[in-house]
Amino acid sequence: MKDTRSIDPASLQMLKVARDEGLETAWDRYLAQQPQCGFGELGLCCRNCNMGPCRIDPFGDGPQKGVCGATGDIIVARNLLRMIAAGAAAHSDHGRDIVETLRGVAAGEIRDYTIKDESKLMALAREFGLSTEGETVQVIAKKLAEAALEEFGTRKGYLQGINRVPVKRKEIWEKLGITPRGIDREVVEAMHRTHFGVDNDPANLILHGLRCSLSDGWGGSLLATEFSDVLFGTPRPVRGRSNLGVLSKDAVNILVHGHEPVLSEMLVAAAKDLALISAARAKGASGINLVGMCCTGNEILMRHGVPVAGNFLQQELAIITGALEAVVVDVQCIMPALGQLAACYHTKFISTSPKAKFPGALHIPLDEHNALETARKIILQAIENYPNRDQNRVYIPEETAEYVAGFSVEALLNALGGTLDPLIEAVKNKKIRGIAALVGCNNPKVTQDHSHVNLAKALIARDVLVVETGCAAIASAKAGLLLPEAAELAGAGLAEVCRALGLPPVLHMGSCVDISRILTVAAALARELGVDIADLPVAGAAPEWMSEKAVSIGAYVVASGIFTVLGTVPPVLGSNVVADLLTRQAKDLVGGYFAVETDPFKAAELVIAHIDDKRAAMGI
Ligand code: SF4
Ligand code: MSK
Repeated sequence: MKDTRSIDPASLQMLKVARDEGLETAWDRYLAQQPQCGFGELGLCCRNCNMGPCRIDPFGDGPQKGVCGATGDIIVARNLLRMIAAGAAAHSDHGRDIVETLRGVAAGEIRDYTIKDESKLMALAREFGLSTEGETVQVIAKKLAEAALEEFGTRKGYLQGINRVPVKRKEIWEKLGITPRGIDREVVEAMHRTHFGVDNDPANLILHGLRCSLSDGWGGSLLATEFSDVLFGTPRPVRGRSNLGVLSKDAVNILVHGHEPVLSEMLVAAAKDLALISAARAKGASGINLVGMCCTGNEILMRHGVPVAGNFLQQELAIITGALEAVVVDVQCIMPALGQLAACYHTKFISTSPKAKFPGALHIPLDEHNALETARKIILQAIENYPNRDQNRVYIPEETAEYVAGFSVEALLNALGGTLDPLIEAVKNKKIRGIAALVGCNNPKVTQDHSHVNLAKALIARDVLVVETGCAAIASAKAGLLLPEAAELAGAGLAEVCRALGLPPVLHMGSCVDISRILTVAAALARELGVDIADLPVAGAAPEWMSEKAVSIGAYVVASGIFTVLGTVPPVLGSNVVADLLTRQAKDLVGGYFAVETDPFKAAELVIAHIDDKRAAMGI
């Protein structure tokens, strides 16, 4: 029988090894959870106070109200708002860490990093209205970081990132009262509103959810992206390799996994240290092989072309190759199962963030003030561990695929010759039918990568340019869709544009926080055309999403005016009121709205129908 857990041959091989070795993975644990709680699936359980937990009977036979009188509509809306708040908090706290690192660098307190992109620093300083005249780079960086930190708290007025948004969009937000204020403020207010006895109006709760998510997309995530570019360099197109075959049979393999680039940048530098390479050779290895996974992987593949070993559902499979000397993690999307699994091999599981400790992990905290030293210490741990590798237990699948990544807004503009005009022209003359953003995770509820890859293929075949981030982009890397040569899978119009510009039909724009790059391009396109973002022939999709961050992303993309298709079902179906708000009324309120479609081929039809409607409305 066909194994439906993944379409990735490397994953399937490793799942076989896992079975032979008697090791469990997320897929096994997912099966063990069946049937999953129906109340939870529908969003109908509440434990927001200790009169509960309460649950609403979806069939109408049992209780229709919690002890406090909360209906299913209220409970579903509150739960969704809490998911958004958690997702926005995760992205935004990541953003804060990057801004604080820049502040430390500018103040001379953190010495191992330099400012790599001064022109972006200057552009951001101007955007923040700071005077740069006669000031040193360090002073400007310090002022900018301090101004950015102000974005997080209770400040006067609205977030700086809002200024990138077309006027029409700002007016929509203003009218609805959802223009985001401080980043932290919106998250705190979400938690306040969902506390017992506060906001009990589903529409009011969802509207705040949109505002909270906007503080992520146009706030925390945007700062994470822009300040990472200032510190570590703005990505430019770069070639690299993907999938588990990037692991080496004879080098010290170090996998970095998580989201923040602060440590991984140092690991990239330290892995090139000749003394450490000699130390690895002295232990019998051929060298040091640093590879990435998930979004920490995306950050270093975008900036350095570091190989990416896989996406979310491959984190356990990488350990099961038996070839990893160390798995180094920071924050987000790291399964707590890794410690126990690593203990079945010689692999050292190393946590590095004080915010994220794990059972079975060796904790080596990142000291930003001594970051290179921390990175060296971690690499030495891996080198020391190399002789413990049992070569008889090593199984590395051969699968690899090349990718071209690194499409920051600046790189895209550069490829287009400096302006968006060629892109606008191609859209107007229908060589490019529209643009679709495919983002998000893997989820064992659906076949790994099946929806990502098939949706991307179906869209490019119909001349839709696809832009991607996160694990969706890694799925496309593994499927060979991030190469200019993949233009042969595109429709005639898109293929012609790709060949003329040397671009892949699927553009890797970065990590999860880098969806802010996609927002920036969408806003710039709308401004150039003198329309609102909601008027553009543009759509979003999260075909295999699983995280709360993805819920925040979906909400800010919709609130920014973009129709979005979800490929796994969100826990909102217990409330017709909430489901109707998200899938229908949102269209009238903010222009964007959600659809849920688990079949990627049908999802492609929804995206294309939406794009064609928008084209017709624009008269193009
Ligand atoms: Fe039950 Fe209401 Fe408490 Fe929720 S807030 S647990 S519905 S009593
Ligand atoms: S890493 S949030 S599993 S995309 Fe950004 Fe992948 Fe989803 Fe994490």
